[in-house]
Amino acid sequence: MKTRITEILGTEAPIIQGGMAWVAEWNLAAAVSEAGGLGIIGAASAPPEIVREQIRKVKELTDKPFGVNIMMLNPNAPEVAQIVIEEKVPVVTTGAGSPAKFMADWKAAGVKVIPVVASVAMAVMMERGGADAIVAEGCEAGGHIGSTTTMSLVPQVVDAVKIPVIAAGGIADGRGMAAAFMLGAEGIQMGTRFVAAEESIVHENFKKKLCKASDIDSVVTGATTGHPIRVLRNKMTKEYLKLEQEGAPFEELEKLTLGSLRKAVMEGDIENGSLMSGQIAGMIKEVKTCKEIITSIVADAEKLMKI
Ligand code: TUI
Repeated sequence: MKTRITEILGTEAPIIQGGMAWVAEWNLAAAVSEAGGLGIIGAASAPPEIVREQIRKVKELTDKPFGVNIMMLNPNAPEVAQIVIEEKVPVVTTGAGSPAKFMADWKAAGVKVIPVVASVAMAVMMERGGADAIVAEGCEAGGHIGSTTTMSLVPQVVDAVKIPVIAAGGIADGRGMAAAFMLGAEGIQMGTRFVAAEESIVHENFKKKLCKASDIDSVVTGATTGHPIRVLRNKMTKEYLKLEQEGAPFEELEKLTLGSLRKAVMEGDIENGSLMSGQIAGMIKEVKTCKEIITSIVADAEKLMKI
C-alpha cells in the first residue's frame, strides 16, 4: 500500500505506532518497524540518556526506519529534541503541545517531523512551521486527548492542509483503516492495538484487562484540570472522578495519578494504575504479534477499498 506517508517514512505500510509513555519502548518500536510499520519510542518523561539508549537498541534490532515521540509537557523535551538530531533518528512525532520551537533545528538536520494534533488550528500552524505530515488524533484515542472525534476531525484537517494526514483514535482493524482513508487520510496511527501486541512489555494483567474490555469501559479523567486522559475504568478512576465532581484541588487529584501509569504498565496494578487505552479496546480480543496486526490490517483495508 503506497501513499505519500509511505514515501515520507520509507516504510512498507502507512501505519505508525503511537508514542505511548512506558509502553512504546525499544522492543515494541523495533517489532513494529520490522513488521513494515513505523515503530516509535515514546520518550515521555524518561531521562534523556535513557532515550538515547533506547534509540541505540532499536538501531541494533532493525535497519528499518523508526521514530521518537516527544511529549511537549516533558521538561526534558529540549534535551531529547537534541538527542534525536545527534542520533540521526529519521522521524519525530510530538504530542500534548506545539513543537514549533524545535522545528527549524529538526528540519535543518533532515528529521521528518510529524506533530500529533487534536484541532484544525494546530494542524494549520504545524504545516506553516514546516511539518512533513500531521497525525489528526480524535478523542476516541487513549491517553491525553482533545475534544473532537476522529470522524469529524480527520476530514476537516485534510481540507485545511496540503501535507498528508495520518488518522488516529479508534482504529484497530482494516475497517477502521479503510474508513480513515475514505475521510482523506493517507496513513493511520494505532496505540491501543499495539498495547496488546505480543512484543509489548505491558504487564499481562493490563493486556488481559484490555482484551476483556467492552465498548463503554473507558472514561476520561482530568476534564477539569486541563489534561483530559482516557483510561480504562477501575478503582482509581472511580475515586478520581468522585473527587473531581466534588471540586477537589488539583494537588489532591494529582496524588491519585502520580506514578499510576508505571503501576499499570510495569507492575500490572489494574486497580490503582492508570490503564491508558482508547475506546476501541472493546474490539481487541486477543494478543497478536506486530506482524500479524500489520499484515491483517493492510490486507483487510485493501480488500475493502477495492469494492
Ligand atoms: O499526547 C498524546 N497522548 C498522550 S501524552 C501522554 S503523557 C501525559 N501524562 C499525563 C498528563 C498529560 C500527558 C499520554 N497520552 N496524544 C497526542 C495529542 N496531542 N493529543 C492531543 C494533543 C495536543 C493537545 C494540545 C496537541 C497539541 C495541543 O496544543 C495545545 C497548545 O495550544 O499548545
